[in-house]
Amino acid sequence: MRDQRNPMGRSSETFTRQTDADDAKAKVHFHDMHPTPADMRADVLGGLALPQKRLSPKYFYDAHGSQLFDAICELPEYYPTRTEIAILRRHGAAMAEYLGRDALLVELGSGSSLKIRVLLEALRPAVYMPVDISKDHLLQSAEALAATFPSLQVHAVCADYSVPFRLPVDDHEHPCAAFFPGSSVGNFEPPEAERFLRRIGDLLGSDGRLLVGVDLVKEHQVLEAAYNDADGVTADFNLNLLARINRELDADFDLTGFRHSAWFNPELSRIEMHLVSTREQKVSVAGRSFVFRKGESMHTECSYKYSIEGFHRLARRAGFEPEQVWTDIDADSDQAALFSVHCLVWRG
Ligand code: AVI
Repeated sequence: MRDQRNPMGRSSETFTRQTDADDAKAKVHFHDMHPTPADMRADVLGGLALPQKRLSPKYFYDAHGSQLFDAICELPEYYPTRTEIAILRRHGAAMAEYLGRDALLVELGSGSSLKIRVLLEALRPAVYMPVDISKDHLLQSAEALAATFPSLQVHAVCADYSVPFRLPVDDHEHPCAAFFPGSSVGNFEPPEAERFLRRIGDLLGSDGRLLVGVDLVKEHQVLEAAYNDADGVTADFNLNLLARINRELDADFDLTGFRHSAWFNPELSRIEMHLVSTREQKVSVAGRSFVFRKGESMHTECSYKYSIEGFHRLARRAGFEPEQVWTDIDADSDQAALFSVHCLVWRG
């Protein structure tokens, strides 16, 4: 396996960190692709100038927002996380048969690398390559994982997976596979999701496998409860976006003047999250002034929900062939499944 310096023409930096953990030497190779910081000012000002005001969900995840998201994943109403983990636990061995052992396994948006821990025993990859934009968090999680699995080669990559990037190592020894859990694919608009999947396919190369978690369309009450929890954690997560804009863009949003709102849009098969102005008001952001009518909303997130067939159509349009799907119900059950995990193979 060779290091590929300067992929995509960007400067990259590679180093190896060795730590003592549980008497074992845990080694992490770290590749910093120096992802370009998002232009939050331009994105926010552009979004607030639209007739339907919009804020990008990518700005949810500052330090406090990431903590709130972790808390959401533990909520009784938010079924996706625990349901996906149960599917990975139950079907990990079968997933390993499809993905193949001894692979170079790339995880996109690895965060705390919690879900991959469920699969590592079964998958036994030769190399685990977590990819995340948040450098410190990535390094900490990769080191913790390497300490638990000292024989695993860990190559952590600091990159923004939502824009084109290349794997920083040239590996022709191992088959390439990717893991994209959490139904984060649902946060893309479908044409964007198709372009994203195509890029992942190109990254994997011919016959590369993608294991992807996808939330399923279901009873509206169940979906809406997941985004309107009784403790108001999702509301805090949504409103934290305004606190972040106040802090980082010298804005004066009054957080008590906006309320969280989330509902299922059946025509578009998506949960929409909004922040609704509770009164007529004027807000200043980075020196610009924006007027809100009473009841006017800012659209902050879409979370698309697919049927299994609908997701397969999307995957095929992107150049993948669906090979297998696992859900939280048995094949002969007459209950509706909540969540699905798909193994797709890249056919380009
Ligand atoms: C990260 N993503 C898959 C979550 C979702 O369900 O769309 C983000 C989220 N938004 C509100 N709750 C959770």
